[in-house]
Amino acid sequence: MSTSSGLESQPHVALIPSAGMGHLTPFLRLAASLVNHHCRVTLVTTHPTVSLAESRFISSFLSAFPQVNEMQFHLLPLDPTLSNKSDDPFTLQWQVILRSVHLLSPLLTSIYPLSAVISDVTLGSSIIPITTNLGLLNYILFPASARMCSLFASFPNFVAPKISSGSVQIGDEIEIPGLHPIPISSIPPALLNSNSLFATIFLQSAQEVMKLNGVLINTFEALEGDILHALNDRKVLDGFPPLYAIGPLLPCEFEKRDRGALLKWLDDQPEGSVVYVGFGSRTALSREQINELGNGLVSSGCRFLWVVKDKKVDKDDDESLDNLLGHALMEKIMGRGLVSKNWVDQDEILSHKAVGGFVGHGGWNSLAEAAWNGVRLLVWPQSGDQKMNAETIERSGLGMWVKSWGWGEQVVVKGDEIAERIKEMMGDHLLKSQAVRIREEAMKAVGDGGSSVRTLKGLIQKWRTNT
Ligand code: UPG
Repeated sequence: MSTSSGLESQPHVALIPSAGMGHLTPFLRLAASLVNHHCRVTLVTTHPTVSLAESRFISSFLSAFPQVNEMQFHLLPLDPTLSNKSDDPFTLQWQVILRSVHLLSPLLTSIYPLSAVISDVTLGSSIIPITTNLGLLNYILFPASARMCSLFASFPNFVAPKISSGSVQIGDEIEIPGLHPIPISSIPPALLNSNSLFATIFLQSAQEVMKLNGVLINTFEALEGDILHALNDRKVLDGFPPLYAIGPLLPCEFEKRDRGALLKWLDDQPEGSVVYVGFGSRTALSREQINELGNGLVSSGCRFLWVVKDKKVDKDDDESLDNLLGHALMEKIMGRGLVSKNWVDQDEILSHKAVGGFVGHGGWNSLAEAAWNGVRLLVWPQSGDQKMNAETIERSGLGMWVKSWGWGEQVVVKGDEIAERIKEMMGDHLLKSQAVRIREEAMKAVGDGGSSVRTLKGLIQKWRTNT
C-alpha cells in the first residue's frame, strides 16, 4: 500500500491496548518511542475506561503528542450475564472489549494506509481474524516478562494437557524444552481451571499466535536473553512468531506530575535509606493485610514511602487514610514514613537517590521500572502473572521472593515476618550491586546501538517497506 501524500517513508502504526494501567502504560510508552522514531501513530482508545488513572493518562499522552491520531473505540454495553462470572471490573472490561472487537474492522479501514497493527496480547486471538482479513501486518505487545511469555507459548502443548489430565499436584513442575521447568505453583491460578475464560482464551491465543508477524515484549536481552533465544529458536513452540525484545519501555515526560510533598520528603532522607512500597494500579490488599504490612514497615526500622490501596478501582476509593489505617497505626507511622492513597509518579520515586529498595506485587511494568532505576526488590506476588515475573527477578539477582508467602490473595503474612524480610532485602549488598549492574545493562539496551533500539529500528524498517 503506498500513498502520494509524501509520507511513504513514514510507517503508520495502529496501537490497540487493553484494560487497566498495566496494559495501557507499555502501549503509551511504545507509542512515544514510535513517534520519536518518526512513525505515524494511531492510538485506539476505549470508551469508557475503567479507572480515572487510565483516562488521565490518555489525556496527558494526547496533549504531549498532538501528532498522534486518536481513534475512539466506543464499547458495546456489558453483557449482563457476564457480570455474574467475574467481580473484577478490569476482567469485565476485557470481556466487553472482546465483545466489541468486530467494530474495529471499519475503524481500521478508515485510517488506511496502515503499515502494522499492534494489539494487546489479551485481544490477540480476536483481532487476528480482522487484521488477516484486511491483509495487515499484525503484532501483539506482550506486557509481562519473557518468562510469562514462555508459559503462554508452552501452554497448548505442555501445560494445558497436564492440567486437563488432572494428574498434576501443586508441588510439581512441568518440563519445557529449552526452559527452566515451570512450577505448577507459579502458574496463574485461573489457568489451572481448564474451564475458566482465562484458560480458554489463553489456549486459543497461544494457538492463533502463529498467524502473527511478531510479538513485541517489554524486556531486554541481558535480563531474559536465555528465554528469548529458546522462544526464537522455536524450542518451545514450533511456528512461534519472532519475539522482539524492545524494553525496558521508558517512562516519559507526559507521565510526570507536580513534584509534590512525597518527593520533597524524599529529598530530606539519606541516600538509599527508603523502602518504597506499592502494589501497582489494581491490587487491593485486605484490611487485615494492610494492617500487618503497616506494622511490619514500622517494625523494620526502615524509612518508608507506602502507597496503599484497598479498592481495585480508583473511582471507588473514597475512604480517608485515617479510617483505612486506624489511629493507632497512623500514630506509629508518624515520623518514620509517609503513606499515600493517591496516584504517585512511581518512576520519579524509584529514580530518587533516597530510595534503596522496593516492595511490590510483581506487576511487570513496576519490575521493569525497578530494573531501569537499579532498585532492588522484595517481590510479593498477589495474582496472575506475578510469580512468573518474580522468577525472572530472582534469577537475575535484582530481587528476592519469599515463596512461602504464596499468593497474596490466599495468605495473610504477619507484620514480624514482613519486617524481617524487608531488613534482609535492605541489608543485602549483593542484591544492591546486582541491581546497579542490571541498570547498566538496561541503559545499554536502550542506548545508542543497544539491542532493544536495534530491534525496534529493524521492525520500523520492515513496516516502512510495507507502507
Ligand atoms: N503506577 C504509578 N503510580 C501509582 C500506581 C502505579 O505510576 O500510584 C504505575 C507503575 O509505575 C506502573 C503501572 O502503574 O507503570 C502499574 O503496572 P504494573 O506494575 O505492571 O502493575 P498492575 O497495574 O497490577 O498491572 C497489571 C497486572 C500485572 C501485569 C501487568 C502487565 O496486575 O500482574 O504484570 O498488568 O500485564
